[in-house]
Amino acid sequence: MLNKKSPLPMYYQIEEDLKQKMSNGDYAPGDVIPSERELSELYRVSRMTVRQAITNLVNEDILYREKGKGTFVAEQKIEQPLQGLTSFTEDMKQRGMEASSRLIGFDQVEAPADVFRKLELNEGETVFRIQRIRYADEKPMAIETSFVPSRLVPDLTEDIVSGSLYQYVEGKLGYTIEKATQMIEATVADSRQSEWLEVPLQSAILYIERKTLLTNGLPFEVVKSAYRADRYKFVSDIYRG
Ligand code: 16G
Repeated sequence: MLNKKSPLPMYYQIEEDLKQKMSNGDYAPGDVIPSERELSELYRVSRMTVRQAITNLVNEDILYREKGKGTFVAEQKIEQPLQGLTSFTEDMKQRGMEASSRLIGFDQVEAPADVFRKLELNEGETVFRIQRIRYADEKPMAIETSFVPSRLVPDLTEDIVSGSLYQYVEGKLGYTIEKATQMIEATVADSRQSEWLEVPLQSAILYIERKTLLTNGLPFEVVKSAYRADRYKFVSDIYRG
């Protein structure tokens, strides 16, 4: 319950209490929370105070409102550390979720100019262009377009990329993936992205570009991806000095 003598503002204490109820399972994703009136009676505070707490949680994407229906508990965002170089399949497994993909494009093409440069291709060389929607427990998380030099993966098939690409290149081909440079930028979903990611048009998207190298410094992939910003947050440890 709330502590009226605490220096912590009432709305803040309500936020913390609601968060607590979500983490101990009293409220699960998709559940409707009590109305402002009910909460103001429960906490013995004004509706204004309750509204402030709820608005803050809505702004943090912890709750969402639906007109005429009420306020609901949102799906928790996936916290993705920015340290390890992991694959989508590994990331989901680590969280006890199941990764799957829908292949929406698979072909061999001449690389776009920026990819050509980044992959240090030779004139006339082609790349595999792999477009996948990535799902966690059957919910869409990201759209990825990967470009991999054909020379490195000559026998790549649709079947292989329906599973884990990293598992194939390390486990089957024996390459070692060493490091990657990654860039994250804010954008919004266009109509195709919103359809594939099952979010409203113009929803917030995290655009991520990764360039990955093998041990000998050989560029292995350039991946351009669109992650749902309502489902992902990226976290890193930083050191001073
Ligand atoms: C991650 C990587 C992507 C890589 C993929 C391989 C980011 C932004 N991207 O999604 O570059 O190609 O994993 O996953 O993290 P897979 O082995 O499951 O196919």
